[in-house]
Amino acid sequence: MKTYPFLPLKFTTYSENQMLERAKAFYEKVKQRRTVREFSPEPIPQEVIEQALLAAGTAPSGANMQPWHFVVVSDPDKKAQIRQAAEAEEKEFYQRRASQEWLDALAPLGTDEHKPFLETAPYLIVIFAKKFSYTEQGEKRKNYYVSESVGIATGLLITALHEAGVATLTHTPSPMKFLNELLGRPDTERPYMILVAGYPDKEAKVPDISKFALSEVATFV
Ligand code: IYR
Repeated sequence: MKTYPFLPLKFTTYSENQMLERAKAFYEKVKQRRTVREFSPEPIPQEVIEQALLAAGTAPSGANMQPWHFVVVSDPDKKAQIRQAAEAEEKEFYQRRASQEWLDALAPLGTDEHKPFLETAPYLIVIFAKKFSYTEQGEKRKNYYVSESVGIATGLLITALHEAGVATLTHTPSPMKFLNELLGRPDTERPYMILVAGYPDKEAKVPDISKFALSEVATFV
């Protein structure tokens, strides 16, 4: 079994004051992020998306297997196909599959089965979680902590896009199996999420929601 060579770590430290300033500055930036449901069709350079994907790919992952694949969809025909398939599933969800409790939880957000943003936004980044990878020798190899790893990468992607001035929407039509077929991805990959990305529509409105206080989400012992 081969081991990696180990190199000295490059790590930047700051004074305690600087640490606090940096932590505050980051919070100020990241708390501006809002999930957007109304997008402008205005294009965004592909290079911006590429850089954000590189940032996402720095995520830690189980045994460094990097069990993710991103399909960046900008082709209008593909977007239309995804919208059609997603709306069919969503219609089932809202009209039949969802429990009353779930519908009640969503009601304040005003979501429904209509998903025009799947065609309006310049990019749909379809994130796949790879249950298995293939070695250079073509052997099938199980991946570990796949949901955790892909979740972290997705969080980094959302943050990197926000930092670059790109708004996002985490969209999870359920079920999403149709994405494998439409995008030609193998059965060893599970659609994890559609991350809709673009500029917000100039008239976009967002619900007046708030986040929990620190004391509600954290305990120091
Ligand atoms: N996937 C559906 C329903 C939905 C579910 C949750 I939980 C949300 O936070 C938002 C929507 C949809 O996209 O409409």
